[in-house]
Amino acid sequence: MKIGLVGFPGSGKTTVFNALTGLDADTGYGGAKPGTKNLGVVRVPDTRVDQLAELYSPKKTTYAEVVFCDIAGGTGSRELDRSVLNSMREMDAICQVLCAFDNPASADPADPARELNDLQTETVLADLEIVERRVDRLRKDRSDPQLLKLLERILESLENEQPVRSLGLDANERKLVSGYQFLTLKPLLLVLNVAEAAVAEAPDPALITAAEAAGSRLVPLSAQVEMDIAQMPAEDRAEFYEELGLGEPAGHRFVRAAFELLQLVTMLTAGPDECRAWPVRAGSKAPVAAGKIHSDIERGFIRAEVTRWNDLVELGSEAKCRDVGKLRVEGRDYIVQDGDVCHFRFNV
Ligand SMILES: Nc1nc2c(ncn2[C@@H]2O[C@H](COP(=O)(O)OP(=O)(O)O)[C@@H](O)[C@H]2O)c(=O)[nH]1
Ligand SMILES: [Mg+2]
Repeated sequence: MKIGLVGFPGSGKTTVFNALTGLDADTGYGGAKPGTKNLGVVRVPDTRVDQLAELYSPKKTTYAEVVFCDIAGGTGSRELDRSVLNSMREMDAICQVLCAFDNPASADPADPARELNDLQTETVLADLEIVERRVDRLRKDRSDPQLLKLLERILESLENEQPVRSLGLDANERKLVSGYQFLTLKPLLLVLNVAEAAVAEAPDPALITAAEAAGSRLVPLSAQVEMDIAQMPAEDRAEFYEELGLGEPAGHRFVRAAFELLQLVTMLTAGPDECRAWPVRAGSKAPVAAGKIHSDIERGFIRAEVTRWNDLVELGSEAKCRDVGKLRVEGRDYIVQDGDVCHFRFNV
């Protein structure tokens, strides 16, 4: 899963990036060259994987991973570079960093609602350009009436300045337009970068409403504080979180919000070779989820043997789970649930 961090210059993208990854990319108001990208991989903390690994002592323990891409580039305080919009198309989800702390390099007070609105306008226009061209062509050559009808709906929404996301397209419709990589269809997460003193305050209700209207969620955090802590030696961090009353690293909250937004659930596999978390789309049937592990397992799928992670940890083995009826045998229509430990039987 690749999440692009975007926003206007000085909103704190690189600071958020460092906070989430623990890396040390350059921050400051110097203005990174447009298109400059910082890449960082973060493993998704998951106590279920930890407990399964404790049970099996596997050769390998693998967590789910999120790749963060900090995309620099604003041509002014209200506009993004073309290269930024193009980079955004390659992402699975977009995270906009909204500046809500008073920036000493800027005369204007922080205005996160305006930043949200400005980025929405730009992405709506970028999508509109694509749809207009495509609709024109389809109207002329009449080659695909079904697609035309869908694109006309999308066109209307964009003309009303509504993101494609707000149309609530079903899986089939999403598939039809997946090739266009609409920016306003990508899941959007909003980081509200607040001043250190405001971490505990509830965000402005109007901004929460605006985030919901954009089909998004707001994650408030103080990037500077989180970055400073993330860059400390691991053994010192917990103490600072406690001292500051932060509870847990912002990264944990952020990743949970991202999973929810992307509608991902975690399937687990466990054994002496490897204990591992696999992010799968919510609603995936067993063979599709199995295909994440290997396409052969999807192709030759016979059945899934499923235990709940906590039953397995409690009872200590699949055999014991089977004895007390806590191991289920599921077929190809089974929808994998968050926290299922799956063992697939297949034949190729
Ligand atoms: N006081 C304060 N300063 C911050 C915060 N987040 C970022 N900054 C500062 O704002 C400046 C711009 O941040 P940066 O991450 O480089 O912004 P970018 O242009 O969006 O990548 C840097 O000097 C940061 O130290 C914050 O939460 N509080
Ligand atoms: Mg930066």
